[in-house]
Amino acid sequence: MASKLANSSPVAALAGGVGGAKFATGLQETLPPGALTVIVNTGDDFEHWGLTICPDIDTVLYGLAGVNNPQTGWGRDRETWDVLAEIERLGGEAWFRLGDKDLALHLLRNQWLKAGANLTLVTDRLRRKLDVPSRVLPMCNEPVRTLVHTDEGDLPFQDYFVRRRCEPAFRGLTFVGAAKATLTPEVAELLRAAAQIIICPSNPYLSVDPILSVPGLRQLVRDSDAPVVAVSPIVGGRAVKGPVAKMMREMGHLNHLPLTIVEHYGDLLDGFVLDRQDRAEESRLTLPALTTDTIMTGLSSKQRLAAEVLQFGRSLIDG
Ligand code: FO1
Repeated sequence: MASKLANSSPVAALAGGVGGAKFATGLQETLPPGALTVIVNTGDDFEHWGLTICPDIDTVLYGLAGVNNPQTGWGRDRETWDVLAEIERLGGEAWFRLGDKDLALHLLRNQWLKAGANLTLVTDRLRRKLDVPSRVLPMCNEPVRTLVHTDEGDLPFQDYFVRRRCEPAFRGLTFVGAAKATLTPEVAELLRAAAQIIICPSNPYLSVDPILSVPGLRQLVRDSDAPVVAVSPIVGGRAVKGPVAKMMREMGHLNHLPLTIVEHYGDLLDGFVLDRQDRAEESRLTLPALTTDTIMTGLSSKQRLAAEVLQFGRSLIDG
């Protein structure tokens, strides 16, 4: 690991879902403006009401802008639901709850995409409009769609996650389109320049693996001189939010979930952060570990965790 981390050195975070957005918010509040760039999962994207919906990008954007719904973690704060109610009245699909303000962003995104801008450019325009100081990069510009293999057959991601509430037993995933996706210059440049790479406490299978499936991306993370640290999404053997622990059980991983996650990331990691409720698991790990309180409630706990993780990353550089 090359040089010491200066305060304004670029930090790359890989994120998806609400846990990723919360932690990214803590990083943004801790680092100097502009030092953080978040690479976001787009495997959850789908077409709905004739629009391309990018839930993880929006969850990160709204979180970083401080305008996310504090109850759900996704969607807008002080949202209204008139369009959804009217769509339902007219017999349209209402299982995926798109609010009015959220819909405005979707309409603009689709207009810009239709006019020929790529997703990286569109996302950058949106983050500027939302006054987000950190850059937010989609993992790639091409459509990649996560397909969930379950005991009830194959389900597109949002059908599994929202419509079926992750009830069908998980069997595996395919990231449809990933083989044809290309690394964007923005993502490649970031990963080459990053002084720290942090894998947020996101679902490793649903949120991080799609990012790593973009050809060349995993290699860039592996080849980086920067310390790569992952934060566990597991607390006390359970998921803080979402189906990760259920999925792991369904894959046959009943115990030692933090170790399973470390093994899943394999040679990518230089360090791992686990919750103090899983302290007993630390002795099983064969890489440097930080045990701390990883539960993020208010902004101060996000900031505290981000500062500790950054400091842990720095300690790996200093040796
Ligand atoms: N999650 C739900 O559980 N139910 C919803 O109706 C829902 C709507 C929604 C709308 C916009 C958006 O950006 C996210 C939304 N999410 C919803 C969250 C989303 O499905 C998941 O958080 C991610 O895809 C998983 O990381």
